[in-house]
Amino acid sequence: MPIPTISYLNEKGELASGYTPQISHEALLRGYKVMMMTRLVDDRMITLQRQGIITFAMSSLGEEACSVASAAALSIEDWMYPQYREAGIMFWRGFTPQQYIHHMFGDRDDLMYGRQMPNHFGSRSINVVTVSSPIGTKIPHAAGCAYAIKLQKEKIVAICYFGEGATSEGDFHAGLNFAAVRKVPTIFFCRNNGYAISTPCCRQFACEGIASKGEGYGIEAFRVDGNDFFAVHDIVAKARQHCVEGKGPVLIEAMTFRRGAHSTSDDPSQYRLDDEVKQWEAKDPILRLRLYLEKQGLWDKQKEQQLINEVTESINQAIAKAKETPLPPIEMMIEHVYFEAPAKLKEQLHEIKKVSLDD
Ligand SMILES: Cc1ncc(C[n+]2csc(CCOP(=O)(O)OP(=O)(O)O)c2C)c(N)n1
Ligand SMILES: [Mg+2]
Repeated sequence: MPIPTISYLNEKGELASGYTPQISHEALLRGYKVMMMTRLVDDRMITLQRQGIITFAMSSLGEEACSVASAAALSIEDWMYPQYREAGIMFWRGFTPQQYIHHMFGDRDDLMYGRQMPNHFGSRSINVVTVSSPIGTKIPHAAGCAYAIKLQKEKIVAICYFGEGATSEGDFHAGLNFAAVRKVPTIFFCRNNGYAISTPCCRQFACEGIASKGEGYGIEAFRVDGNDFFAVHDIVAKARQHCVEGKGPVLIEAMTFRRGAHSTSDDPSQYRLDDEVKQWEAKDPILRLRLYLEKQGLWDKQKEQQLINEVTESINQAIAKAKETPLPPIEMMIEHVYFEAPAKLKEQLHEIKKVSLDD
């Protein structure tokens, strides 16, 4: 039997009758602004890559409610393990466009010192564990983190974000089973956005989506409209409560759609029709929340323009600064990885320095 999708906000910005919002107007407005910031930054990063200024970019166009509304339902002490389409969690937790853009440039002021690909962000100060390129590897890590939380009797959770494609990795099964058996406080947040690069869901799994897999592990699972800020917020708040009460992990499948290309290295016109993408435009999470806020008298065209101007200006300034920021020193390639860099790496560094001097 198909698992129902929890949804409260329709495409006209109206709430289902009988539903009472569980989030304050203040938090909703902040959520709206953070989703807009995420979209404007993403859009600009794609352009910068096309101009040859940065090497690579990925956007979360149309999926912003998944990251921002879930982050809004958590506590800052909760540990986050994002994939790469979760820039919104960074902005919700106070990461600035300047910090993010230094990362996208991989310059000296990038917290990763340019050792990661762009969009592989993280920050110790806001409890966000750095993104790893190998898909799914963070799923058992989050389960392990939650085991530590349980042993230390802390009242917090670990949330792990991943796409539906990641569920084909063995790590997904190992992570969920471990978390279920040990009854640890992990929220497994799967963004089902229809595609894993060019592979559609129907070529990824034969069962009824991802939520149905929870049963097999003995994990409470929910399916939610991933483009509905209210629904995502409420289900993550409920999952958090379940976790901190010691009732074990929760699996959430957020139904959404990847409207952009997988990354700047991808051309989706090779494997899907524009019509499919167009159908999702009306379900846009930002548009839906904007219509709601306007109906409540909390938002209008003037505020919208002012927000766009302010965010665009901060992005412009951040890009200008990043362009003037030097690359990290070459030594950073081998520092902060080992307590002491192995002799082989030191030797290689010496060779690189010699070549760059010879040039
Ligand atoms: C272990 C592993 N296999 C393959 C890849 C190449 N790869 C990068 S992203 C991706 C698709 C992931 O899809 P999904 O988990 O649905 O996330 P989405 O990009 O849709 O947000 C693949 C196959 C990888 N990075 N790691
Ligand atoms: Mg996907």
